[in-house]
Amino acid sequence: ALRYHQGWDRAWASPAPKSSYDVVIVGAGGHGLATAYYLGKNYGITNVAVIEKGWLGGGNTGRNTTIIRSNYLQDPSAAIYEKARALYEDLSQDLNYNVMFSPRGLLMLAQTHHEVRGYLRTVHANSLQNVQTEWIGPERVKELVPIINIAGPRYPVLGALYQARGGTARHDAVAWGYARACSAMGMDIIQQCEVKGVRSENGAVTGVETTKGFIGCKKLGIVVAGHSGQVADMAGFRLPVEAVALQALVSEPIKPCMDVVVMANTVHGYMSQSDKGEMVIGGGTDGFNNFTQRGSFHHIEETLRALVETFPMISRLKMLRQWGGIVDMTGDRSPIISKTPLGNCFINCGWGTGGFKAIPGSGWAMAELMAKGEPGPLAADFNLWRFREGQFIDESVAAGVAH
Ligand code: FAD
Ligand code: PYC
Repeated sequence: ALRYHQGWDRAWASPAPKSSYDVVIVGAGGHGLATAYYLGKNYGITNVAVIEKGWLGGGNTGRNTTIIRSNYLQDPSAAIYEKARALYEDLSQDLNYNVMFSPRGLLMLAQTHHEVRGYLRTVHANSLQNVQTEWIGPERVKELVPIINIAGPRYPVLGALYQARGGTARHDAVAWGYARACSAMGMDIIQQCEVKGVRSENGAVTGVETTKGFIGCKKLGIVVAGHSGQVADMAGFRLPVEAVALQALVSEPIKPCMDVVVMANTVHGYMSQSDKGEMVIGGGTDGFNNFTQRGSFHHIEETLRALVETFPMISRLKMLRQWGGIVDMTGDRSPIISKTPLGNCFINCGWGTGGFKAIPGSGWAMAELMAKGEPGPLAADFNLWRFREGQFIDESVAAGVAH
């Protein structure tokens, strides 16, 4: 049937780079593309290139498990993750591209008394932050997730932190939707073009050395997730981030059996069901620094062992495929959206295991920072200098993924 599918318009152009731009963004993941989009949409800045060493969305944006939520603890986090979640609500209409946002509901299970206390605290904090979450008891959990075993014996389900408008979206579509909108505004998305060096003079960036030659710019945004340390090194400064692989896997497709997202953070596992019927499953990060975008057998075993008491049915599933992405972890598990020691160079990184949900809010905040040269209220607390000053935004619990 596909032989009739000919003559489709390209969704985005594939130009050769110009000699210079007002803004160059390194990294065509969700965060880089969203930054470009809001630079154009909110500030009218369209002489922009987004430079990508592989294919757009081929980094963590295309490798994540698509969970969207804003149930964080600290005020700066609640603000930016809720901004992002709210933007997701209308993103398909805004981009005229179906990103399949599915606010199906998200549960973080409490399986120890310690977790009960922690999640009650989060619910109270969220109510002060205008983030809609609630505490639900085990019977309500069972109603929402009929396949769950709430009885234990090792980790009975004592309740859950529930965000009814949390959920999922189609990860590729988020990247593709932003890319198409950027291209339509006249921006250049340059794929298969690796940044190899950053040129600067008198404390300011003049451009980037790439595999397609030198590209000059007036402002540079570094938005490369797991490779942030390397690109910052090219620009001559260090970042407090480390790179580790985070893996995930999907099962064979089965009939619809779970229409919410469930995270079980005590045992280190989470699961949702994709539109194709696959159970999408993930666990903790690899326990060592590495740059491999691959899965490993021990990880399947560890993650399924963790989840099988709570979801006995997964013991009967065949696993279909697994993969990994390189995530950039900061010490307080919060991102960096910041000025850098170079006057016209800005960094957006450190989203670690949890940045898919943040893409629209992060792009919004990074565009404001790059357009004005100063952070707005969403980005201000996420500056690079908080690590020197000790002003951490500790989200190690809300991150929800074991590190
Ligand atoms: P990326 O999408 O990785 O984009 C960065 C881009 O920069 C890449 O395309 C890369 O090729 C490019 N690049 C790097 N170096 C260079 C260079 N020198 N020159 C040019 N280009 C370069 N988050 C959630 O919110 N919910 C989840 O459920 C979730 N699950 C996850 C599951 C897994 C298995 C993984 C790996 C991550 C998960 N995350 C999740 C985290 C989320 O995927 C990331 O935080 C987010 O996608 C980061 O987006 P990004 O645009 O910053 O990075
Ligand atoms: O940040 O919600 C999250 C998440 C879930 C799985 C990986 N990251």
